[in-house]
Amino acid sequence: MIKLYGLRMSNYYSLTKALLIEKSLGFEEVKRPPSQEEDFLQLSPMGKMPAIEADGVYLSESIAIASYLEHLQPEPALLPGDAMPAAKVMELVCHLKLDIELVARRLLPEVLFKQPVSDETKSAVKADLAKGMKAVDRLFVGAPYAAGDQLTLADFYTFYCFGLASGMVKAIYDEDLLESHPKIQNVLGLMADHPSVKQVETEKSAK
Ligand SMILES: N[C@@H](CCC(=O)N[C@@H](CS)C(=O)NCC(=O)O)C(=O)O
Repeated sequence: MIKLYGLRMSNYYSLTKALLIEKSLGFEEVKRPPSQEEDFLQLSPMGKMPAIEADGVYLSESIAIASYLEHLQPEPALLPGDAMPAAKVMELVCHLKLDIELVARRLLPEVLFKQPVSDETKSAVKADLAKGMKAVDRLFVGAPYAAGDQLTLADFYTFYCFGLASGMVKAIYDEDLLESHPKIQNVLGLMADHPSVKQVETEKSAK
């Protein structure tokens, strides 16, 4: 059985858990906080969560794990069958992760740990997020799902990347990151009601 290491509070842990549920794969949650200790680095070389263990092999990075799960259990498919549509989904996933979530994450120390972030960083994050939102807007289909009429990996990343990013933007700038992005808001609504995500979020609040 697959083991899922990390903590339920993590957006990428939650995303990975939702994928495991989506694909009806049996798994066991192992509560492990991220760490730079050698035993954790064996699971995840950057000391980040989540990581999984499958057939005695450790694997980190949510995209790598998603790719493994897609090969392991192709149904329900979370990537289109044809090469270019599948690559376009991954392109959107990359921008959501790198140009939205990772950018907004720079505000996290102040929001979660009360470690002030400099005004310079706040301005840089704002500018980078504006650029990232334009990139995502160019690729986001929202008819009704992120990449078109099929539920894909991009919908899971939309939910879990904007979950974090919107919270950071609200807390630091008191602004709504998605104010003029109805298609993205719609996907967030769809995903909040999607059974695998709903289960993850319910179990998270139950602790
Ligand atoms: N690129 C990684 C990001 C994982 C990540 O940022 N994990 C955070 C929690 S959501 C973490 O472990 N942070 C602790 C740290 O950076 O030390 C992925 O997609 O899995």
